[in-house]
Amino acid sequence: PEVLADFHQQMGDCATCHVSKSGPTDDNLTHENQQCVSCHGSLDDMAAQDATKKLKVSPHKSHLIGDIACTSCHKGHEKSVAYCDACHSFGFDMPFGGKWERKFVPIDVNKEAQDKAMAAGPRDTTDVVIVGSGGAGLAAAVSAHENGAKVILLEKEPLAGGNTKLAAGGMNAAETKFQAKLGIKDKVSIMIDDTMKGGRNINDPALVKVLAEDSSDSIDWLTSLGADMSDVGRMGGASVNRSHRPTGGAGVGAHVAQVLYTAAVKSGADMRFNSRVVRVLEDASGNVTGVLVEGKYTGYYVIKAKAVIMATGGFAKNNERVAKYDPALKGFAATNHPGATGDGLDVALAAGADTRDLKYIQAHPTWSPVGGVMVTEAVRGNGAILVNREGDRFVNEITTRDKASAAILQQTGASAFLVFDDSVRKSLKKIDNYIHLGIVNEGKTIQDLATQLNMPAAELEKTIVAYNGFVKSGKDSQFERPNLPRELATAPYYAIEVKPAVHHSMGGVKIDTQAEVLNKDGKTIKGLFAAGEATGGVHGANRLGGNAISDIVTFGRIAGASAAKFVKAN
Ligand code: FAD
Ligand code: MEZ
Repeated sequence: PEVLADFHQQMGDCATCHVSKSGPTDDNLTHENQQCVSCHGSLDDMAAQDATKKLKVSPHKSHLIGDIACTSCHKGHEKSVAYCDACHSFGFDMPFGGKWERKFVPIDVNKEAQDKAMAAGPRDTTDVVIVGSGGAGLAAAVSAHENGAKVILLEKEPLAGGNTKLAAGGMNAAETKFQAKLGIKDKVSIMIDDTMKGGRNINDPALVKVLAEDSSDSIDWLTSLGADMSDVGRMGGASVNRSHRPTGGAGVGAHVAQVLYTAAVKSGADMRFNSRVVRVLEDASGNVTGVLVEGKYTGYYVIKAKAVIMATGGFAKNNERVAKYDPALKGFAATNHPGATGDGLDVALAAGADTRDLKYIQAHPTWSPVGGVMVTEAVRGNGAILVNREGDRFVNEITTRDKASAAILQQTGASAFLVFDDSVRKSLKKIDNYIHLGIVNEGKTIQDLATQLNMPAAELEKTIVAYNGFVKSGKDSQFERPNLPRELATAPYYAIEVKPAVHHSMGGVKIDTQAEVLNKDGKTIKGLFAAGEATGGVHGANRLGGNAISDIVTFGRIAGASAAKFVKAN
């Protein structure tokens, strides 16, 4: 047999997997997945039964959130693909497997089928449609429900979480109870200043004010939903420690996304995967009337709704689009999930939305070319230094990303090494994941590490001794690094090769402080809202590390409340 369906047909007919001969009844493949589980057990059962123990990382026990459908990777009538291969290359021995590939499909293909679906009228009706299951969409779903609205949430990928599930370093917030507990003195006004300065002062000041003023409340809201945001660290461009994450420095995104996903499921949101929104529908006066959905298995159909929230994220994974706005990034790898292609932006544009700052696209300085994963800024925040092939530091490691990326690209081989000791490793749980992924060199001594990296050992030793001197004196007289958390003096020593990769699209749809989408005349499009990386204005020309999770929770929440209020009033 070529594919799983052939194999299963030997055991019975189509009814082994499907309810009827005409195929799947919904785009989540709910019945089909129940059939998988009824024979094979759940993902947890499967992981527990992995008799081979050959896999270092089980796909069934990773940072993926929610109940991952078996069919996200194991296909019926096509070759199975390991979804994780979009970022990693684990070389899974996938039965009936094929190569993971993603082609960008424009929103306006199959015009005839789209027109037919629109002529047929709505298949479903709800109060608020949310497009995208990342943090902004999930926060909006919870908040819309809190404000009395019925929600359908549509996600084009087979699983939830978008880029949010990958977020690592933290969520910025000022004047929080967790900062107070740790004796950190911060002010909303300092967060505003840092954000505006990092964004080269082209941010929308009204949006930045909301971001900073609501940030502490957003932490409290997440905590009330069950999140642990008690660890507070430093990100580039911040004047004080304000990046909140789970205890011990575990990754923030998968945790926040899981908490919001659980709350959204509990709120009764109707979540549909493999469901791409290709059009926002409007009446003759320009009021939103719903969306046109492309269901992967059920085809095009219309959902009627008075309010639509675009929470479709950015486009950093679509290098063609990235290079169109910033040719210097042509051919760069990306840190993003495979769905960050920007078709949500096309949908908003077609609905008349105005955009801003699209040419500002951020490269994250520390992406591992060995593992294909981003190495969190928190590693530097907790004390790692950046060293070139000659064994020297060359930049303030926690400067803003644009500056750190530019500095790395100027080094021999256009890459550098993050170097740290065991005390840094112990300070941040996330580092154990990198060790687990096999992207970290480990040396018993500095000399041993330098030998592995093909680096002059005496120079690396000199660099680390000098850096430790700066830590002791509290002043980095070489690069003016503002935070010097700990000496690098505890063996073993570690290094990760890193280089910049496309990370965040700062620009997007124009919104006001109520997350209402603005058209080219600066007027609101009635019933259309947007939040998160799909929008522009919050981050200006350069986003600060930790400000995106803050953005999506705060503005996702605002969008949900605004949309629910709009539905009630109209
Ligand atoms: P996403 O989470 O990307 O969700 C958007 C969703 O919309 C996706 O699932 C997508 O598939 C879906 N979608 C798109 N178009 C359509 C359509 N037409 N129809 C249906 N669905 C659609 N920020 C921080 O502040 N702190 C961090 O520590 C941090 N770490 C990061 C680490 C990594 C590796 C990455 C990639 C980003 C990180 N960021 C971090 C940035 C942050 O994670 C993102 O900016 C943020 O999560 C975006 O959230 P969102 O909800 O706007 O979009
Ligand atoms: O905000 C981010 O993108 C971030 C903090 C990423 C990271 O390095 O962890």
